[in-house]
Amino acid sequence: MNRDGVIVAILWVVMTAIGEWIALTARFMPMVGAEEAAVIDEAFTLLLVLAVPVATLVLAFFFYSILRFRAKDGEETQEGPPVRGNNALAILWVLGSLILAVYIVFNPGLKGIRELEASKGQEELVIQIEGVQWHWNVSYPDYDLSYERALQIALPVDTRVRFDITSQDVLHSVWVPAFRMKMDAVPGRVTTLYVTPTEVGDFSVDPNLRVQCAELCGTGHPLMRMDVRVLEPEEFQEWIQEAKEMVMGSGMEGMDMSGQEMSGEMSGDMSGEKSGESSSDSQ
Ligand SMILES: [Cu+2]
Repeated sequence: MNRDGVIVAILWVVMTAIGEWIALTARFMPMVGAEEAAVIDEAFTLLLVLAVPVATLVLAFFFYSILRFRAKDGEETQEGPPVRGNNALAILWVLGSLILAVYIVFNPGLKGIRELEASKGQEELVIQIEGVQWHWNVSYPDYDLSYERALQIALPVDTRVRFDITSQDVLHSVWVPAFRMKMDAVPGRVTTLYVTPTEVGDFSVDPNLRVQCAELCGTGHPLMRMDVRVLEPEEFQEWIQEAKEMVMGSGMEGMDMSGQEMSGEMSGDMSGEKSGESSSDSQ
């Protein structure tokens, strides 16, 4: 290895050490609100750790080359000597990339999917969410509770929850940043999403505890937001009772269960053509 090669190798090692330190210590992600979020974050960190040496190798060559081999002032530029093939290097590069690519198929790929699906079929609570331009309708079939134009949902902490998600009109997407989980709401289909929340909290504590539509669905798209309240089981039962009383009693006025004021502005004229054959039969 010539002198330039040695310098690039040293540069690579130093940049990799710094990069790995940042990858392992920096907090890139928002609050971890669910078991699934921990799985996703672990996958993110692993991919980052694997990507750092590849990126620093390219960057080390790149920066060293443009500094070391740049033309001096007044020097006439000319073509460099031709670079001939280097079989050993090519084989090393292809083999290294192949091993990396195959490895990430298994970890975090298949391993992560298996972890995310661990609670499949073992749900302790079902929540139905229906997207409509531009709001959410929510039902808790186990508790005989339904409300439209929802501004909040509640989940009991440490409980496996299955969301049954659908749409009345166009594609929407149910996304809770604190849970790292997202699922499309598709007209005519029910898609499912499993989440086990692990942290008590709500939108006022951390804005990542919210359902946010993540599929551009029209002018009201950014308004499709609901607060997510993760409660202790007893508090959750109280919340359910209160919600039922509100829904049955005062027609959901003046409380933040439902967003009459939002819907008044947004859905009055603009969502005139709601599809007649709604796909919400599952409710
Ligand atoms: Cu949307």
